Amino acid sequence: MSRLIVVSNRVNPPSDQGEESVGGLAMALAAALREYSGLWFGWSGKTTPEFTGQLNIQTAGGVTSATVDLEEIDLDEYYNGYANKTLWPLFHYRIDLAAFDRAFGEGYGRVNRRFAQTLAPLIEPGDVIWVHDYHLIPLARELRSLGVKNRIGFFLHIPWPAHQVMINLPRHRQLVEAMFDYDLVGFQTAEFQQAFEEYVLSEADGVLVSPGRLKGFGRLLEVGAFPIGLDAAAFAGMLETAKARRMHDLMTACTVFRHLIVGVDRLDYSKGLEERFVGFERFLTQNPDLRREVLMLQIAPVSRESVEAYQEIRTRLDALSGRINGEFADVDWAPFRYVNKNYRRDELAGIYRAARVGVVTPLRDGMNLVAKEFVAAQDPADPGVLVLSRFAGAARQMKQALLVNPNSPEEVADALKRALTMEKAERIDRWEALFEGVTREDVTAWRDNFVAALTGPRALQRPALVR
Ligand code: GDG
Repeated sequence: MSRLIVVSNRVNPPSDQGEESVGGLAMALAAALREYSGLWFGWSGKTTPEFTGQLNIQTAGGVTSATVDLEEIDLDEYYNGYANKTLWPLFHYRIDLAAFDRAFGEGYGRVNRRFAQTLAPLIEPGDVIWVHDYHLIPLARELRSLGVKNRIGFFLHIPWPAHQVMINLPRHRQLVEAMFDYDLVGFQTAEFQQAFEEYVLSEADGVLVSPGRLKGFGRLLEVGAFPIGLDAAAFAGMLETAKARRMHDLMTACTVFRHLIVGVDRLDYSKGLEERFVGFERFLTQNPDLRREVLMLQIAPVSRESVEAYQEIRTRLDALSGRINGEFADVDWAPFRYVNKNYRRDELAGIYRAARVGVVTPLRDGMNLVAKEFVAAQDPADPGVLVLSRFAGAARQMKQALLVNPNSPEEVADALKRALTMEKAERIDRWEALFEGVTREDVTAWRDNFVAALTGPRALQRPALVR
């Protein structure tokens, strides 16, 4: 393989100063590109009055990136529109929040075309292209129409919804058919892969030719589950930094005689924050004897602020966190700390380490890297307990966590109590099994498995037409 070209909506490699960028995807991709001498292509995050396709090529933090600016209308229709107001809510089962607007679909197609036109001249024979996430589903179709014959893989970081949910999308067939222009399509879990297969079987005369080999729309496609992992060793290594130690000491100092419960999430309705807050409130109500022994810290940096649903959930969370403290706080004590600030990754590591309980309760999540970060940061001699939603992709691997239904305040409250009162021996047993999994199925394993499946001997030869 000569080069790996990674394509994602945003390109944000770590800078030479080692400053950490937010987002599980960003961390995972930077790690992949350092290994293979590669190129990272995508949107610069900036807008321009008129799209020119002019590339900005830079090398930083060991990663070469090529970015393009987009027009304001592209942002509205493609990024805020089709990606974040249509596909994101739909794929997270929030049909009530999904906007179906023809202009969004057109913007989505236009930006994918523009990406393809700008990227195609950079592609050399032998390059392998790895496209990421729901923003860029039709990219392979656009590249193929420009004559690109290289191997192209696609990885979906978010859930693939059940067939009955998927068919709410106008022109869903067109979107799924475009996926057959990839050589390999990867999902986070076997469950999402199955849901995709079921769609193809019922909507596109599909046939499962053999495990992982799917026929549909008269074409053949490789599919597989590739659960994303953490840069586990690097993350655990961060605990040794001065920033992590300081944050750990700070959190330990402000929870003397108390246990810290921590949640860290982008402020997003899929992360189950409202339900979690209500679950914590229920815990406080039901356990007057434990009340003064806990502090719950929720870190939730704001995201996608220009999308209304995100403004609304932010308002509701402000009210709910105020209500919980109003109800339970005393002159010298408050049970809940809710912050919208963004912290450095090493600081987060220190915070996780200081916590007795990590609470990760999304309503739906492709994987959820916070669950893995919490485990990676624990003290082996006195580890904390992970409370994890059954509906996170991570629940498939992390069976020794306390698994809960995030929609049930009772289950969340009971799990918090169980985690806080769990004997050390059980905490250690559970953590050891979780840590072994997080270390074994790390980001390197994820990347190598995907790239091997895309380039290996089992890979299909183009053209993959079967009639
Ligand atoms: C998508 C899928 C899938 C959060 N607050 C801060 C901060 N974070 C970091 C966390 C973690 C990342 O953001 C979030 O990753 P998640 O996996 O939890 O979720 P999404 O952002 O929704 O990512 C998801 C993922 O892609 C990868 O495939 O797991 O299911 O939705 O790393 O630590 N980072 C810093 N400061 C913060 O305040 N530095």
